[in-house]
Formats: sequence, structure tokens, C-alpha cells
Amino acid sequence: MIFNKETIAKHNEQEFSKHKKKLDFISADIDNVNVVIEKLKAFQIAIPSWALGTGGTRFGRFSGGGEPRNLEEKMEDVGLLHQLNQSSGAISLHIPWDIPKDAKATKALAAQYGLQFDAVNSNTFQDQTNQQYSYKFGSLQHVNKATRKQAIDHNIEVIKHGIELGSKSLTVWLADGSCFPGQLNFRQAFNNTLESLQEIYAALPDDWKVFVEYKAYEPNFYSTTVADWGQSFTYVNKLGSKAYTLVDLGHHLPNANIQQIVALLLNEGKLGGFHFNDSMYGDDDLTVGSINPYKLFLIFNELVEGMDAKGMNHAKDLGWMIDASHNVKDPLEDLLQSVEAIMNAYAQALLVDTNALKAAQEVNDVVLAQEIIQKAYRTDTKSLVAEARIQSGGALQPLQLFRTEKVREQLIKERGEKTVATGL
Ligand code: PSV
Ligand code: MN
Repeated sequence: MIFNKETIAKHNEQEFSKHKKKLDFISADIDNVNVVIEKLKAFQIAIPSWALGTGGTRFGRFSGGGEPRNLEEKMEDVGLLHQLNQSSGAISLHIPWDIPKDAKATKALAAQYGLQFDAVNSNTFQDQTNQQYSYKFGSLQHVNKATRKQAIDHNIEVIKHGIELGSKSLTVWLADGSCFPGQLNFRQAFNNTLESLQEIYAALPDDWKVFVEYKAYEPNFYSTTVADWGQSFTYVNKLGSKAYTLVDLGHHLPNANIQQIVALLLNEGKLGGFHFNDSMYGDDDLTVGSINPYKLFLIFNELVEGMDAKGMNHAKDLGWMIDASHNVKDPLEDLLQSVEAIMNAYAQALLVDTNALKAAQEVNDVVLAQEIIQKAYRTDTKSLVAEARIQSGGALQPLQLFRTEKVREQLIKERGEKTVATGL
């Protein structure tokens, strides 16, 4: 389902004067409001192809109606999100959950929705039917060379799919690790993984990047072979200049200072990409900003400061993606909320008075530093984000329009009540 432009325009007209009042109010306080709005317009967050259906846990999955039944319908859903918010102009595919049957046609359809292909993701954490060797005891780390080769070949296959679609990066997340003490020789697992990653790296086109994502635990509960940023950093340093660390917000031990991790990775030129979500306990994969929006802002503050220090382009030089799971919410509504939370955290970070903050830091004025940071965080940036959306052709209030136009009901009519999207 796609909105016609008039529907969006009519919706925007309805509350435009209210919006304008709020925008004028906040703009009066910002020196370079148009620069901020332009940055917001440029910022795009990729939607993963596996997040368009209802997620589940090992205890069950309660599918909603009208879920996309194939890649084409997933792209249609992302296209719809992008039409509403103008900030979701990319889709990230997980292979083999979503293998394009006809790459040319898939690319053409994406162009129709204004979508780019973000990073492609390999999957060596599940066994596929007809697969010769099992990944029960790992993939790139496996003690058996033939199993490692199978996993390497899969990654190279994923790169080939990505090339056909115009992707420019591969994300490797490994479930590899061990569940019990003594199960694994840590050094051997590390060296096998490094060697396997080196073979994958050798197959990367020159203008590609590989992102090595880390995760503290799950599905392995004693050790994970790429468990934290230090381990990922060691791999990517040894791999070379096209290899970067990917930070997934849910993949840390409790209370980890992710903002500091981000700052250091940027400093070392090794931060490549981001998976956004939120969590209360661990890798809960909740809606971005639903639990700890202040932390999200602090992370963005480091991202903006660190990228500016390196002369990086906020929109283009890192891979931005949502990696969440929607167990109880409508996936599309959830994704709209996540994108909105990201855009607001980014907008707030753009409002930090960097020079004043630097000056406060130089004289160890801790109180003033906090005042400066929190002044930006406590600014209601919603009208700035909405203005960027409207200027790009999106909706003033995407979630509200999604509901008043009864999008889910229409999708159920088109696709049926009992459809299950591939993914986790
Ligand atoms: C693993 O938990 C992860 O964060 C990786 O990015 C996977 O690709 C994704 O979730 C889906 O399983
Ligand atoms: Mn992830």
C-alpha cells in the first residue's frame, strides 16, 4: 500500500498552523536552524528486512495480521514508512531469509519506493535445509575446516547478492562461542575466526566495508567469540582498512558506557555502523528510546562530536540501522516510533553548544558541562524533526496518519489475517 500525495498534503494542512507556532518558538533560540533541518533531512536509517513481521521469543510468537509474505511486500512496507517519515530510505537484507530472486527487478522496485540497499547480513547462526555441515558448534570458529569453509563461502555468496543490489557493506554477526567451560579453546576459536574473516575480507570489493558486530552473550552463554568491542576491534584492526566495528545497542553487559565506546572507536577510525534498539535487561530489542532516551542522546552527542572532529558526513559515513523486534506492537508503528526517537536524539545532539562545552571542560566546570548537555536534551525537538519531514514530502505526524488511514486494516485485507514474515 502506498499513500497518494494528496492524502499526506491534506493531513499536513490540518495541523500546520500549530506546528508552525512550535517551530517558530524553537527556531528563535537556535542560531543555525536551517543547517540543523538540512542535516535532519539527509539522515536516513535503514530498516532490516527481518523486522517487518512480529518477533517472538523461544516461548512463542503471536503473529499479527497483514505481515509481508515476501521480499517484495517487505520493500513495500519500508517504502510506506519512508513515504511517511522520509527518513527510512534504505533496507538491509538478511541472507538467506531474503534472497532476491531477480536482482534487477528487486533493484527497480526499490528505486520505485526511493530505497537504497544498506548492508547485507550473512547468517551462519542457523542451519538451513540441505546444508552439509551444522553450525551447532560454531561457524567461522569451527574446529572442522570444512564447516568453516562452508560459512566463508556463504559470506562470499552474500557479498555477491549485495553487489547485484548495489549494497556497499557486509555485516557479520557470529553466534559462535561456547556454552560450558572447557568446551572451546579460546585462542584456537579466535585464530580460526580471524583466518575465516580474512578469507571473507579478501572477497570484498574495493569500495566495500565489512562490519564485525559483537554481542556479549546469547545464543552461547559461557563465551562468545566476538563478545565485546575490544574483541571486534582486534579483529578489524588485523583485517585492514575496509573492516570496522559495528555497535548494536543491545549487545553489552548491563550499564556499559556505550557512549564512551563509540567515542573511542570513532577516534580510532574503526566505528563502521550502528544497530539501534533499547533494552531494560539485555538484548531485549525494544523500541529505540522507549527505556532510556537520555542514554540514546548521550550516544548521539558522542557520535556528532566525534564525527565532526574527523570531518565525517553524519548521514553517509556510518551505517545506521534499526535492529529491533516487535513482540506486542504493530511492527510498522513500532518502527515509526524508533525512527522518531533516533531523529530526536540526533536533533538534540546537534543543538549541544560544543564550544561552550569545550570551554567548561577546559576549566573543569562539571556543573556547567551538565547544564549545557541537559539544555540540549531537554529541548523539545519534535517540531524540527517534523519540519525536516514535511520539507522532504513526508507527513507531519506519521503515526497518526498511519492510524487514521487504517493502514494495518488495509494490509490485512490485501495479505490476509494469517501471514508470517521470515526472520526471527
Ligand atoms: C543478533 O542478535 C543481531 O543483533 C544481529 O545483528 C543479527 O543479524 C540480527 O540480530 C538478527 O538476528
Ligand atoms: Mn544487531
